[in-house]
Amino acid sequence: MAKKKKQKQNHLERFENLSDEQKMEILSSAARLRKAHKMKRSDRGDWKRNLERGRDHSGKSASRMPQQKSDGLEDWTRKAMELADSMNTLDKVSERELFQGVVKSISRGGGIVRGSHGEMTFSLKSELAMLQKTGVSVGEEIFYSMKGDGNALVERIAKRKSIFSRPDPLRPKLERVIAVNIDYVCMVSSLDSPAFNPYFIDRVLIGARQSGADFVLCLNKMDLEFKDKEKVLKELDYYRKLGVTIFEVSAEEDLGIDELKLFLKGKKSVFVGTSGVGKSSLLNTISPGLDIKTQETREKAGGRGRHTTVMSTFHYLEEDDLYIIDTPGFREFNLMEINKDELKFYFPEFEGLESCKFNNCQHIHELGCTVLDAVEKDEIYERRYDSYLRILDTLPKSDT
Ligand SMILES: Nc1nc2c(ncn2[C@@H]2O[C@H](COP(=O)(O)OP(=O)(O)OP(=O)(O)O)[C@@H](O)[C@H]2O)c(=O)[nH]1
Ligand SMILES: [Mg+2]
Ligand SMILES: [Zn+2]
Repeated sequence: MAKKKKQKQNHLERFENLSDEQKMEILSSAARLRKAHKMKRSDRGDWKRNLERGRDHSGKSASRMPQQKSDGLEDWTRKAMELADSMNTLDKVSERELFQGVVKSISRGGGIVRGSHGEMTFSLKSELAMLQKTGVSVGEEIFYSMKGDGNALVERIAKRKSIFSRPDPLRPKLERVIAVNIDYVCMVSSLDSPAFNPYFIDRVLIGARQSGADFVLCLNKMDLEFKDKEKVLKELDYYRKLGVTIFEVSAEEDLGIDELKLFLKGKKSVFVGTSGVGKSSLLNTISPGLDIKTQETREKAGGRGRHTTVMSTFHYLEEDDLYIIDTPGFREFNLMEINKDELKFYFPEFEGLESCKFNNCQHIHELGCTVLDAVEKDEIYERRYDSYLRILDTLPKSDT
């Protein structure tokens, strides 16, 4: 009897000494045991009768079923610990201390993680490695253990707060994650060279809405003299009316950078946009110590090709309280998990005009369509409506 009491005490003490991760492992194992027990119990013919009488299948009073005991541990938790002991996994888990980190960059089979031990290369636990393409992304919050060689082994991925992704350009059903756990998708466009492309912005705007992060537009190269400048600024005004946050900056002449820094402070952001708009240049101006390779420095060094940044990298600018992911430019941005009937909901200017004659109206050429009316009366900007039609053309039909 005394021995049993001691064992109980032992269970509790050991449970309390486990890390949060290990506790979760034990508790979920306990939940599985409880569930398996319930299923077994419901197989018995007289379970219902017994239950009505307040007794369990064995005829014992139901109150004697595993319950919260005076020592604070449920029987199932104790059972789960004993099971882990018998399989020798609890000690293994206890030995293996897990640390938290954030993925800074990805390379084949692993990448670089930033954690309590500073920056180090990581590899993935075999189960995770199988999913690597979309399984671990830049910005990922992970749990790792230290390997004998001083590198990290990523054992678990934390729940993501946001996921910014696009379909693979060649295999559209395959999701390519660009960054996770970000607060802002900061789209960088240039006033000119490469040309300002509002159709491209409209797609990324929708992708950002789907991601769970907020969208910010950063118009770079404002120092350039450009004959269509007014036209571009008019487009920006329209986006402002839609509630989009916009910064007009010049990385080259350090214009508007302080405002941008202030806005991004304390948040995690990903810089995205076409190649050559100045994403890396902006980062260099934000934090000159970074010295990231840009098109200019590459050309001076005799380099060729279209893209300068080839790999997404998370830059931790702790002194400025800025956390920014620089990405390689992309040429196109298509949308995933959205069909023809859903697209209209991503155009806020259509809101309030949804009382079309047919409520499944796609606003193309239907009679009595209030959106078409509003375009005609210039209440909806025609260029945006055109963008809607262009995107609609690329989307699958609704499943219903
Ligand atoms: N005039 C002007 N040129 C700029 C400005 N910002 C960047 N550039 C130039 O634009 C070119 C492209 O800049 P990058 O920073 O390499 O562009 P990126 O968006 O990082 O390109 P990728 O890495 O290929 O995606 C370089 O030659 C920069 O010098 C700016 O504010 N004004
Ligand atoms: Mg770059
Ligand atoms: Zn309509």
